[in-house]
Amino acid sequence: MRVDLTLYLVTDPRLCARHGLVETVVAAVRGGVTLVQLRDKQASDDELIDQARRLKAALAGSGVPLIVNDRLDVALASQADGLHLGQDDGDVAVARQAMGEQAILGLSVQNLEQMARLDSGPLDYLGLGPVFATTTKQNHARPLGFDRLAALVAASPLPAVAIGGLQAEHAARVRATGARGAAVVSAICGQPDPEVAARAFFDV
Ligand code: TZP
Ligand code: MG
Repeated sequence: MRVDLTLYLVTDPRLCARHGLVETVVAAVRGGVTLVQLRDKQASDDELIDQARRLKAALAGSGVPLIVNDRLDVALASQADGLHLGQDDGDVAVARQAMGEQAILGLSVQNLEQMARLDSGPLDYLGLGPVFATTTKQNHARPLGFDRLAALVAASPLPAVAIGGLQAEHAARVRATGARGAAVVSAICGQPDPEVAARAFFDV
């Protein structure tokens, strides 16, 4: 499945509460977000499925796919367009089998060792990071900086999106590494105007 990684919005329940989850996502899509990931480590199963269904309905007709973080079961129950897994979140081949050929399947990669061990066959894209330290993700790996991000992108057999501490002003540097785009949480969620915040990534 071809996927547009230009500006990948990853949600956060605390930051999105400022305007509401659906409102934040819809505004961000108006601002040019090309992909949305529902990420909520605290929600109950029922809450998460409900959020995914509401987002899926809100995105209908926009052409912007909905990806669910971590949870194959929730992605299936909500008929999400895809699933994003971390290194310890389950087998990508099992996820591909369950989600079907049309689904978008992504994996987080933090270093060259993980890249070397990668089973890229079932996957559509890689998320590489964190580029910078961030308070949005707890216990994140050592920040890469742009040089090690570029080395990871060069070693990637798949289209890659960078994540971690990225702001609109970084968009050009991210592209210069060969990454297809930036994945962001706090640069859009929780901003006074998520639409304007998203659009800023295209203004630089
Ligand atoms: N994975 C690596 S860093 C990160 C995730 C989910 C959080 C990125 O958040 P922010 O606010 O864009 O730095
Ligand atoms: Mg995960």
